[in-house]
Amino acid sequence: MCRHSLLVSTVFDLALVTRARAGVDVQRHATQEKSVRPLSLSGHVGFDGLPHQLVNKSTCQGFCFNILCIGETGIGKSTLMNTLFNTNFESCESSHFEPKVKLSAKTYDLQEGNVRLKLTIVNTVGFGDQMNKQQSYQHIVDYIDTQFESYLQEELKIKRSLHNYHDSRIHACLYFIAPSGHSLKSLDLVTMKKLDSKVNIIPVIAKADTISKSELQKFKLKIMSELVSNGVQIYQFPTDDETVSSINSAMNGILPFAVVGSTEEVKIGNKMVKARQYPWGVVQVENESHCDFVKLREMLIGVNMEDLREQTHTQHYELYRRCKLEEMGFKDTDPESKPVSLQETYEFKRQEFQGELQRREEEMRQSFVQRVKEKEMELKEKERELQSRFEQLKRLHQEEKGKLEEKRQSLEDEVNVFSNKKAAAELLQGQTFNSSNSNLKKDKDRKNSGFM
Ligand SMILES: Nc1nc2c(ncn2[C@@H]2O[C@H](COP(=O)(O)OP(=O)(O)OP(=O)(O)O)[C@@H](O)[C@H]2O)c(=O)[nH]1
Ligand SMILES: [Mg+2]
Repeated sequence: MCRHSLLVSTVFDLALVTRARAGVDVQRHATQEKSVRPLSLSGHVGFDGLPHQLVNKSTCQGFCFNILCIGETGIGKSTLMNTLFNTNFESCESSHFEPKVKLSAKTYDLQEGNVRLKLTIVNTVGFGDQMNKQQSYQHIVDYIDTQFESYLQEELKIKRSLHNYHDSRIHACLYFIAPSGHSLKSLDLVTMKKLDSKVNIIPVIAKADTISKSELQKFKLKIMSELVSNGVQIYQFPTDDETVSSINSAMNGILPFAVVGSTEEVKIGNKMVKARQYPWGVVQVENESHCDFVKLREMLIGVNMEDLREQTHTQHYELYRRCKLEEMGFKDTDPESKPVSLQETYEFKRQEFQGELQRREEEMRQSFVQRVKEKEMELKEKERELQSRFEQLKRLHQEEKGKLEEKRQSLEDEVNVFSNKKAAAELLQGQTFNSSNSNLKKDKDRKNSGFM
């Protein structure tokens, strides 16, 4: 379908939706429209201007485009972005010691003619630098999914504002391959495999000026055969639009693009051109016999930017949305392939949820009753134990008391015996004292009488 007819079909889709809102049976009318041949109008009515209206509206709104650059540290990501957009985006050198891959996104407002572009460049900081590379791709996958999730959440809102929503979904992923001339690294294959259903991957051979012409051709073939044998799906430039099909199919044949980046300008003849200067010569970035930079720029920005945006929405986001909604239990058809409306699914889910809730409530109630019973039995058992312990202590106490009583009695008896003995002794002592006193008196008297 050519781009023009695509725009027109979008406009007609919009018209159908508008009528659906007005309560018209869209299905019936759409079928009728199909069977009716277009009538040729005898005068100018004006709807042939719809595509222009659409173009004007889009131009006023501006466009947004988001690029993800995946490649190891220092492979030339920032330089290529600067060269592609002929500007100097702020960037700082990353260290090779990041503990994990970080994604850093920066958005720029660009303008060319009267077209405004909100460009977001997302960089993978620290990619390929960790000893354990197993999780390197996971942070990238998570980042892409998070952007899809934000869009889905906006779409699911009652009050949506998609027209001024900043769409952060990744439209193109430039995958930078190291110019080893050898083969892809396992990290490259694993990462691309994990991402190919989520994003449009465009592989590029970075720093292609460091590889010879013959080696480059062999390297390109090797990369493509490795991608095919590992089932990695890279983005294919569309060939269904006849205005661009020949260039796009030719470009599909020379992937991956071998690129050179530079913001340095060198004088060639009487022109200043972007180039990299070496002791042995100059590599001109925009010279097609030196590298594929121009082809990449043309394919990425000039010809297929809109297709990349569209593929992101209709293919990758759609897949994410479908999986997410299915995960939540929404389906288009029931097990007998009969269509199910969203409301029916919602009602079914609500009932399922309420059933589940009741079941859980009952389960909790039962377990509560059971626990109370168990606790009651436990407490009774404890009470019994305490009672028997109390009885035992009481018995012991009685026994002790009896023994003490016995002891007290015997002590009392002893005290009585002792008191009796003491009294007898005192009596005896008294008597002895009296008799000795009277003897002394007699002696004294006798003495006294002797003297006289
Ligand atoms: N030979 C050659 N060198 C390049 C090319 N592109 C960039 N460089 C050089 O490679 C070095 C790193 O380039 P950057 O663009 O900063 O690389 P980066 O991938 O953005 O690096 P980080 O953001 O730190 O990961 C710089 O010295 C660039 O001049 C290229 O195409 N060929
Ligand atoms: Mg950089």
